[in-house]
Amino acid sequence: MYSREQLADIARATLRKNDRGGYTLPTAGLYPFQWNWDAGITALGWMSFDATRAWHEFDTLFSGQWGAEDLGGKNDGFLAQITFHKDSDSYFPGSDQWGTEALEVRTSSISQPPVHATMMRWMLERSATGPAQDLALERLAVLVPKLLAHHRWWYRCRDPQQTGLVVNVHPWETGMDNSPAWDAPLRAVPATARPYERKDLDHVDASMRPPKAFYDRMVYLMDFNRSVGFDPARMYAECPYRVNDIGIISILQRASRDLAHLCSVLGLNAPAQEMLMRVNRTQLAVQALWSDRWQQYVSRDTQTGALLDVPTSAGLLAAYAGFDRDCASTVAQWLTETPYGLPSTRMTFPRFEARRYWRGPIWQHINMLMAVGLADRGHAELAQRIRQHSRVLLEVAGFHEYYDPLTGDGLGGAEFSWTAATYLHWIYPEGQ
Ligand code: 9WN
Repeated sequence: MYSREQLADIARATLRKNDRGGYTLPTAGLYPFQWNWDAGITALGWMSFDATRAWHEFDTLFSGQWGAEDLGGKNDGFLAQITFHKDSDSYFPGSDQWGTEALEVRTSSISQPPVHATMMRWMLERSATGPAQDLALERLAVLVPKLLAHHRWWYRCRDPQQTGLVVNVHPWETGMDNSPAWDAPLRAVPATARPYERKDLDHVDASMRPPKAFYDRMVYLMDFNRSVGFDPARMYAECPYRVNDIGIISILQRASRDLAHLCSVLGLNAPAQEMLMRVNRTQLAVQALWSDRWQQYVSRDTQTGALLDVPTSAGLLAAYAGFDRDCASTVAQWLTETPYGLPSTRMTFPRFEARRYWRGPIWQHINMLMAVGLADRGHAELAQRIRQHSRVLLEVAGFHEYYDPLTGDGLGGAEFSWTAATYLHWIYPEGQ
């Protein structure tokens, strides 16, 4: 059991230890590069003690953003799931696996949930006056155009028919990789026929990681992108895996609202309106993703049109997204079912697995986003309950990648950056 001050010290030391000079590894060994949504959450942690370093996390992340000329020229604004600033052989698939060797800064060819505009807004709010505010405004003047390019990429390339609901073409894009919600759409994806060697099992026990059948399909989808020359129109039309992920949709919705706000702060009124127009379209369209059975939003397979009627924590980011139904009573119900906080998959669901990755374990950054969203919507007591669960778990178990919702055991990678960041940003400042 750690004291509050001890834990804050450990959290800061965790970020410093994972710092590679401008970008932060999620954890050394298991994830030896810069990850997209990890960078956004981790910047919040840096912000609590080193604002310059916090903003710099975004500079390094966006140094890998694709421009109008890159790799076929059709993905201007794309921001990758992984940016490979330096090589490492402790991870598969590394920088030589994606077909992106022609890039100046090599990256993977898929994206991840676009949390960044929201994280930057929160960082601006923590910089209310003086030099911190000057720094924030100076960095935002550089970063907001990059954020706009990235949001436009999502809407242009992943929703070309302007349905209001973006599509993703790889489970790794959702950041919730082996969620049981993806089991059905993954049946349409062939297993790769080529040999490859996983590295994750050198670091974490196989019982906490996805099985081989899952990796066979991840590799197939990775190679598919290269085979169509990264052409977003062909991916949208031909990829064997195409899903409206409620997690990405919710995170993009909140981020576009926050980006509109950041644009207004900088006096960029036309882009602010453009983002709000997108937000309004999604606000209506998301009603098609409501599950009567689970009383929450869920994802959809766009190839079959079928709802993926699986209760995952992604569908509880409704208050965070600002959707009409905020799912507060469903969140309250989930909280009565598991002793250590909100799992990634509801405990009563038959394919729930308490210790395996996104099939049950608690992920602290999701709980933070959910709680902040609920508090914003006036559910302060419910948000506080989620925070208390997280506080106890982190004080007892330290900063792991994820946690068993039934026993509280820390699982996956240790010394984990975004988990440490949630403590510094969300739990430590408010005390008990
Ligand atoms: C693939 C880095 C990333 C997170 C994801 C998490 C896990 C990678 C992997 O680690 O995914 O992107 O190899 O398992 O699922 O959310 O961004 O922490």
